[in-house]
Amino acid sequence: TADYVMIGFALSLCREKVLHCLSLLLSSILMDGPNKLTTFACHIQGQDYMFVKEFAAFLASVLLKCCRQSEGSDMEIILGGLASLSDELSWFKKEADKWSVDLAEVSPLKSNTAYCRFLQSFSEPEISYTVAITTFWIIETVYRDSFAFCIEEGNKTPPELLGTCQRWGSPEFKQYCQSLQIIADRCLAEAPADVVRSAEEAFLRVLELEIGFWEMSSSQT
Ligand code: HMH
Repeated sequence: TADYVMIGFALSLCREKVLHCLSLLLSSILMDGPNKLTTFACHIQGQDYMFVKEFAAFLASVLLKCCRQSEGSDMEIILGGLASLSDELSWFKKEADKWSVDLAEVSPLKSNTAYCRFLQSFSEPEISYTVAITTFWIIETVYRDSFAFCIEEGNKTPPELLGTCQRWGSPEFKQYCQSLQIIADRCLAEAPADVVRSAEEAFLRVLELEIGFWEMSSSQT
């Protein structure tokens, strides 16, 4: 439908922006040397660890909406995503040790707080499954695309961050993002116009919040 094409268009526009921010960030890490790298790594480990905990609660709300509003195999994919967050949190803890980040000492920065508040808003039962699953899809996809970009030919990612990039740039994660897209596509194709509009708004908001999240890793605000 025309509405879906709109989402595809917005995605390609904003994705460029997110990728641009990340690539600038990475090149500044390379130019500024070890200090900047440490700041960036500590940011990922500390702030993203907190984000992922909130993201798990968000996923639980998506799962709940799925059980209430949808039938079929969606549930298995969402449950799989939720289960993999357990591994992910362990990974963050291990990495935090490596960078000597004390997770108990970390407090959320402003952009992260705004992002977490946005995630919390999905616990409202009024927000539809279609809006929630579209939001879930774009959050994972932006993350995947950004890290996959870092390991593309010619993008000189520091070796210390290569593992991080490979984790989210992996073919398995890509596959998972694609299965989310299939669900979102199906829901959007069946949804009334006002729901599609809300999904679009949530989609654009995620891109804004992601840009804020990554910008704060260099500005510390
Ligand atoms: C900032 N966006 C951010 N962190 C994440 N862990 C994800 C998305 C998805 O996993």
